[in-house]
Amino acid sequence: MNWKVVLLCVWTVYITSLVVGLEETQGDDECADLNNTTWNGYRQQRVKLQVQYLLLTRTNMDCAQTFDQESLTRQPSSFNASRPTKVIVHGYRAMGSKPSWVKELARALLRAQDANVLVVDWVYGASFAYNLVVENYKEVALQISVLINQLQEHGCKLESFHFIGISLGAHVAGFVGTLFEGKIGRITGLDPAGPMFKGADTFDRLDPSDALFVDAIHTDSDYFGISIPVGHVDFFLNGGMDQTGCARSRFASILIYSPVYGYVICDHMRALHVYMSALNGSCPLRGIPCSNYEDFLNGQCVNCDVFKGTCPSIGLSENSGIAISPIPKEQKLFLLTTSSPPFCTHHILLELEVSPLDKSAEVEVTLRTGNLGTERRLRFQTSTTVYRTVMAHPVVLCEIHSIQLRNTGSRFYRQGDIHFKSVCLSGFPSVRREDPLCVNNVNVRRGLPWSHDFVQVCDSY
Ligand SMILES: *[C@@H]1O[C@H](CO)[C@@H](O)[C@H](O)[C@H]1NC(C)=O
Ligand SMILES: *[C@@H]1O[C@H](CO)[C@@H](O)[C@H](O)[C@H]1NC(C)=O
Ligand SMILES: *[C@@H]1O[C@H](CO)[C@@H](O)[C@H](O)[C@H]1NC(C)=O
Ligand SMILES: CC(=O)N[C@H]1CO[C@H](CO)[C@@H](O)[C@@H]1O
Repeated sequence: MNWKVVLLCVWTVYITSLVVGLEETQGDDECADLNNTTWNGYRQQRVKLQVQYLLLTRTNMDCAQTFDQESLTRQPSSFNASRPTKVIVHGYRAMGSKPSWVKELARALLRAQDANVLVVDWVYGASFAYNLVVENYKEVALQISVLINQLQEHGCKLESFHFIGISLGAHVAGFVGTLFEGKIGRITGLDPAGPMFKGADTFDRLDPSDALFVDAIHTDSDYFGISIPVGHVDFFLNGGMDQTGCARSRFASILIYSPVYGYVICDHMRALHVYMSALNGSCPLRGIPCSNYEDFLNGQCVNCDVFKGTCPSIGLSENSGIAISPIPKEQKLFLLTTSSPPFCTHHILLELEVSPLDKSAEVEVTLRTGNLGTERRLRFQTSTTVYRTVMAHPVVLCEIHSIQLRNTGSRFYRQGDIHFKSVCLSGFPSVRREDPLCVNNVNVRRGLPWSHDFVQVCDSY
């Protein structure tokens, strides 16, 4: 093979790739996408918000159409006014990039419900300087309300709209709700934005008066998210601040403009991923009402009696599954999750009664099922004898194989033996009354772990 042949081959491959590339681009062009912007593009065109809408339905789940009022009259559209409409509103875009999760959320919604999914693309207005973006959000809401008015003229009912707002998008949705005097069907806020909103008037932020039903998931309320309840029900995952599997770095604020941006907002984006997982319906994510996380972890809240026994769940079920009326407002709900889909875990209440101690002591508790283990370190004071704590275990109570207690205080000083009158485990919230698993008269000696194997089978019904 001489060099001319090589060149010809290279040339052919090059031309072929161009043609193939062209065809692919043409294919993509038929499907609409969110826009993105760069710092330069943004500086040149800052005056306009350039809001556009994308429509996805079960007939075009993978190929969005651009949508506006004309779409309804001009040509056959997959929009169906007799179906419910889900409106996705993204939040702040620090780098001007388009949100990557929109299609996955739309698909999860469409798998769960035959609906129109409208995506509000306001990437231009949502990018770069956060304070300017906050100035834009009401204008975006105003533009959305114009579209909603037009859709109403085509037969859509206000209560058939369900807004799903992520971060700042939750407050955009809230302001649309304000403009319709709370008559919109539902707003779901996924870690509603905190900075510049926590102290805001309810007029300016998402609150329960914005829709017939408002639910919110909180996952980063100490940083990008809001720490106060903003809905009828507010799910605080793992206390609402730090999520399992996310780095706990206080460097977050410094790194926000760096390439690890995606990593840094791990806590904040967890609300979205848990919500998508709940839409998939693989396992229930139920919240337990409690006044604060500390009380929840201390086993003070283990039932849903205020909801007549049915715990509200994350997802699409009507009013989060709440059957009582009137629906309470700003009800804080707590649940623990794992670090990856489907995020569900089982809440186990551990109750210990310790014999009076001379000095404070420390014990490590481990629950085991096969090679799955859950640990918790507990400190016992001389003044208290009954302790309750909540643990998250990957399986239900009846599948726990063993419990181990280890006397760990001796690392600091000579900690003597600890005697427990009883060690009990129970699962909650329980659908039916179950007896707790108890072991009585337990002596945990220094340097010698105590363990107990449970011999049990799960009722099958
Ligand atoms: C987004 O930006 C990238 C890189 O600047 C560009 O290649 C792409 O075409 C843009 N997409 C849209 C939808 O504007
Ligand atoms: C619109 O949706 C309704 C309710 O799901 C259905 O009965 C009807 O056939 C749909 N219309 C079209 C044109 O698909
Ligand atoms: C939901 O289910 C789909 C299809 O089974 C899967 O591709 C997707 O990863 C799931 N998403 C989550 C968040 O569990
Ligand atoms: C406002 C704006 O730039 N809109 C553009 C968004 O991207 C689509 C292609 O996906 C263009 O057609 C729009 O002009």
